[in-house]
Amino acid sequence: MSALPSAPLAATARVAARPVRPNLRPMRRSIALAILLLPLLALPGAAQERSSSVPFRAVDFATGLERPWGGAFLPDGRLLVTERPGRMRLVGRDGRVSEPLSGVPRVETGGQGGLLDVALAPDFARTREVFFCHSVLLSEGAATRLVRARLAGNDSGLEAVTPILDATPAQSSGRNHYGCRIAFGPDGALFLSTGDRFNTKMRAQRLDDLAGKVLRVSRDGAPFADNPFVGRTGARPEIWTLGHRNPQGLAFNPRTGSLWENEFGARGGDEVNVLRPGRNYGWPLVTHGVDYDGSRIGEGSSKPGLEDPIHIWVPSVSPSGMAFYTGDAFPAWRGSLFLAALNPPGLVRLSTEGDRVTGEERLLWNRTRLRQVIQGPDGLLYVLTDEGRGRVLRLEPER
Ligand SMILES: [Ca+2]
Repeated sequence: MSALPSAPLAATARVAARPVRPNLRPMRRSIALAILLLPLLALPGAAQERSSSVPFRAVDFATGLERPWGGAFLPDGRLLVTERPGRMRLVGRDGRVSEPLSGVPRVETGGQGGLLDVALAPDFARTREVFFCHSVLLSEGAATRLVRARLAGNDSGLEAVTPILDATPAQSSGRNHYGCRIAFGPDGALFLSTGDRFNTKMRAQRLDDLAGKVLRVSRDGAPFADNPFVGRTGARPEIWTLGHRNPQGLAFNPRTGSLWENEFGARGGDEVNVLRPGRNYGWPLVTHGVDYDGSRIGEGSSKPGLEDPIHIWVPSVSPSGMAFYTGDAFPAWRGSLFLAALNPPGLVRLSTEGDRVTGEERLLWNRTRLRQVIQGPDGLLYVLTDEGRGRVLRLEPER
């Protein structure tokens, strides 16, 4: 571990600071106007938090990871981490990165695909079971796949690697929007988010289709008998919620027990949702965003029978993984939801009250694309950067 206080992160800021000599008068006028208009521009649920941030520093905890995507801390404090091109490694408590683990299956890496999230079974200490998801090429096309495996006793690799669920139908066209975040509920159920596969045929709205959904399954990949669409003709019983675009964040709110989800909008319209079983979260019927060419999508931003997000971003921040903070290292951040943002890059902190968002703060902004944020057993925050020479950043209190 190299304790360099965020020096590499400053590189992009230096590039941006080109020596230009603008005429400052119109700029000052625009700034004054923007400040005056700010309250009018406030969007529902998009309040900015005005309180000052907690002092912290970001250090490079681990380096040499290629596009890290997901991670999970083992009971002994080591971090199991995925690399999108198809490798899994262990990061020691000293930040040292292991050789790739053996036994990782071949993954489809086109577009946004690859080896994506990983999570430990709730009883990992006893069973050593891990769950991960990746894009896979089936004979009909690509799909999101959920896999169960066991971490070998000597930690060198995976064994008993068993695919347990494919988010079918597979799709031959396109390699985008796999979703693929895993979360375990307090009841031990496994939740998996799947993307709509960037499909124009309303896959997210179809109940006979596992794309654009959040699924709730057992550790064998089987649906639970009390899932909301069990017994409905033509519906896939694994579905928990529908109408999602590309959800890459899933986290249980430790204070309420609710499952929170986030997803990318198109141009604008990124969302945070609180998931309730059987509900329809609207994509692509309703959205706060527009299409990439500026054209309108669907029927507006809200409609009876479709769930409204509890927080949106217009313009987008492209949120990927997220985590609620419950640690002791940053007492003022307890209860906050942190989201790793890709574009513009940075870390978003949402303060929450129950299942509501009460404020927003942006940290490490406009520096490096971030893919996932994880709370360590030491109460510090660990952030995966979406870079070819990717890193694990550690946020530490500034004393
Ligand atoms: Ca929605």
